[in-house]
Amino acid sequence: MKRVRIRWAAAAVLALGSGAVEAAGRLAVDDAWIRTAPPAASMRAGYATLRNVGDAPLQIRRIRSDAFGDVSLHATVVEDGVARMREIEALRLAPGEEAVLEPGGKHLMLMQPQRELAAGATATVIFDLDDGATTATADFVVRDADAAATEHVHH
Ligand SMILES: [Cu+2]
Repeated sequence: MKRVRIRWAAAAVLALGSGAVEAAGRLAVDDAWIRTAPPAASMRAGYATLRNVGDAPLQIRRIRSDAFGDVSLHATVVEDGVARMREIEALRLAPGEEAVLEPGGKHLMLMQPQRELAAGATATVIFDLDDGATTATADFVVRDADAAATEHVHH
């Protein structure tokens, strides 16, 4: 299983090693992928497991990517037998809590692709947290849903 860690993870380990009391990493992004789609598709869906690895509640304030003009977080809700998507304004995670973004459920709605994203390509997605200072970055790999399902491991 591929694990994508935020870039400041190493720095946090160094800080702990030197006896600093600063909060370690806050948001871990694992199993990050984007579903393959026809080249002309105007929107894509992204999936990942988001986990609060810190010791304080966190809130994801904004999500962005150079590969897309607009990124938002959606929930899928079924109303009268019809699946609809609804934007999640701000995702909150308690310490240790995780949100699984997966087909049929929560997902990243990736609009206005800025370049071709064929299978195997990656798009870097940045998660800005509520404190305005902390950012988590993950590379999302473009792949088929079926292949991802067989690799996916729930924790
Ligand atoms: Cu959506």
